[in-house]
Amino acid sequence: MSEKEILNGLKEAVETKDQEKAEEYAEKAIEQKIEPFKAISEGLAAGMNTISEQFDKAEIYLPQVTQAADAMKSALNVLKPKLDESDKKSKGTIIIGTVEGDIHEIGKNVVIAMLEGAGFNVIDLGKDVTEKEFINKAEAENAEIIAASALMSTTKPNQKDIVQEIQKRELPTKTLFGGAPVTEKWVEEINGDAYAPNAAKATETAENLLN
Ligand code: B12
Repeated sequence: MSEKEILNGLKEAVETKDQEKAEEYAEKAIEQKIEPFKAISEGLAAGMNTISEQFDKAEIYLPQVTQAADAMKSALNVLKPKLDESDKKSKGTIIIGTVEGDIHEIGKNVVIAMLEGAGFNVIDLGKDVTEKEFINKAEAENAEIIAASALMSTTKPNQKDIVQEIQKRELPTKTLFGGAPVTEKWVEEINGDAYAPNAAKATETAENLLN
């Protein structure tokens, strides 16, 4: 089977919400030595983009989105050990989570997979994380970066709270923000350190933040 067919299979597995197929094609990707990075971004994430568009157009509803997300998660679980192998030494510690009041975590999980693949030590606090939880953990772990995802316009302001809390405590921790409603302009406005529109760029941006 060609690389193109496998990437397409991963994309289709998410689009058709087929958990078994997602795992099967993730295994195939590993067998064929396809870069886990590529399998995630050009396969799984591409499928999830289709799902987002269908949801936005009200062609599908929340239960279908959750099923697609589950298919993606299963495939990520298969691919993740391979990502871990690719670079063992840590480039730095990143505390990541979805902001308070927000339970969207698919995009964040893609970002985590990519950051880990690039060699960062990533500590995932999950979803609905308060600014205090982010910052307490960053202090305890001496983390270089706090990365926070927000998927709703109503929860985006919680990224600002993180910046303010860091300033208040005078910590050297840098901030990296993302999520669908987040923009470069917004991050400048709230005095965040960096914005990235997607998981691939998140890796590059995190590397730049540390240099
Ligand atoms: C999946 C989904 C859900 C799932 C989440 C499942 C899960 N486990 O995560 C479920 C069904 C639970 C859900 C629930 C809700 N949802 Co919803 N959901 C979505 C949907 C369809 C897709 C999001 C997604 O996963 N996309 C795929 C991933 C791969 O993309 P992504 O998240 O954008 O992530 C990429 C980038 O943004 C970036 N990125 C993301 N995070 C980060 C972080 C950092 C640090 C960086 C650098 C980059 C980065 O990189 C990622 C990969 O490239 C969006 C529609 C959309 N267009 O976004 C609505 C959407 C986000 N949901 C919405 C709403 C309103 C809700 C609900 C309130 C619905 C309800 N009435 O119950 C609840 C929220 C409850 C809550 N308190 O959070 C709205 C938000 C509107 C707004 N702008 O405020 C949206 C936009 C739909 C819409 N058009 O109305 N949802």
